[in-house]
Amino acid sequence: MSLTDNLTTILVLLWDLSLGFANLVLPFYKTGALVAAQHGGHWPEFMPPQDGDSRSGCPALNAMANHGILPRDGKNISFRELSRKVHETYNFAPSFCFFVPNFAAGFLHKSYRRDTFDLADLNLRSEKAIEHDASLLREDEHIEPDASKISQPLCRRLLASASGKDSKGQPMLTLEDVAAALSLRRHEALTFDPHFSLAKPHAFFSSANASTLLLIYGGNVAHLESHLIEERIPNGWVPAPRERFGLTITKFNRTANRITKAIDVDVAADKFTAETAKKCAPL
Ligand code: HEM
Ligand SMILES: *[C@@H]1O[C@H](CO)[C@@H](O)[C@H](O)[C@H]1NC(C)=O
Ligand SMILES: *[C@@H]1O[C@H](CO)[C@@H](O)[C@H](O)[C@H]1NC(C)=O
Ligand SMILES: *[C@@H]1O[C@H](CO)[C@@H](O)[C@H](O)[C@H]1NC(C)=O
Ligand SMILES: CC(=O)N[C@H]1CO[C@H](CO)[C@@H](O)[C@@H]1O
Repeated sequence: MSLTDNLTTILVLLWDLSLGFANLVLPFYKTGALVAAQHGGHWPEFMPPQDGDSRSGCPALNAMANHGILPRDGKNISFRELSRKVHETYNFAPSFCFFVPNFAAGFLHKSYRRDTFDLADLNLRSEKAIEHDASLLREDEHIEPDASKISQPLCRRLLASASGKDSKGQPMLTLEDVAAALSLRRHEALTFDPHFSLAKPHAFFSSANASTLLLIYGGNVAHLESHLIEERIPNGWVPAPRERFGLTITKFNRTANRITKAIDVDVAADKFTAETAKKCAPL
């Protein structure tokens, strides 16, 4: 199944293109975070998850629950609520914010319009779903079956590999760093995980997810540490996209494709270069 063999998908992509066009002609927001703006510039209070709360492999959604933007227990979330709130929090375009939850409703065999889900439902492992191996921030299933468990060593290694500096001279993750880290993860999985699999759509999602580190989080290492390791939105942080209708799928896809091109491990042929290994310290 290709991502574009579907009428819904085609309509969403047309919608996305028109949002992208509107973004070009409309003035930018001063801040892309509507939630922070609504709360006088502050994010709602952070509370770490309690026993029994539902969490996913997605740091962005978990953080929303930790701040009470989504229900704090991570349960009984309607897909439509998810779409609206992801837009308000991270300023992804409404087209993306519909497409992904609608896709999730599809693989969970639920109705996008009527049904609800728990965050942990997203951890479903199947060819049709989205959870996969060789994630940047989670151990593979054979090491840690619970995909909501953050791997501190993996997160710290990724952040330690940052080779860029932002405009204030702060350490910043670059596209090359992200591609190198993904290469290393795939190489490790190929070497150490007898059950490793990364189907084509998963390889695409993996690059797509990784590009949010740059395009939404902004690449700043101190901010990422809070977002990824504590799943906490840092004080004063606002998402990087300031376009009126947010980050479109089309724009996002360009960066995801650049990352995919820069990943120098061919999963089929296991072509891993020493050059990549040097860029990331061993665990
Ligand atoms: C719109 C609804 C969204 C859904 C349903 C969703 C779902 C997921 C899932 C299931 C994973 C785990 C994939 C894996 O196995 O590694 C994941 C990972 C991730 N997501 Fe999301 N996500 C959404 C929105 C976002 C947003 C808005 C951001 C950024 C602000 C984001 C950033 C990430 C990152 C950085 C990862 C980690 C990738 C890795 O460990 O390699 N996601 N997402
Ligand atoms: C889930 O939320 C809906 C409202 O969105 C509510 O009517 C329903 O009772 C809730 N179900 C549970 C199990 O809490
Ligand atoms: C295909 O369309 C249905 C709605 O008709 C949607 O639920 C499903 O997620 C779509 N598939 C993809 C890959 O977008
Ligand atoms: C995203 O990029 C892929 C190539 O990896 C392409 O097949 C797909 O059509 C693109 N989608 C959009 C919305 O640009
Ligand atoms: C923001 C983003 O691209 N999230 C994606 C993370 O990966 C899952 C699949 O693993 C996708 O469904 C999300 O859209």
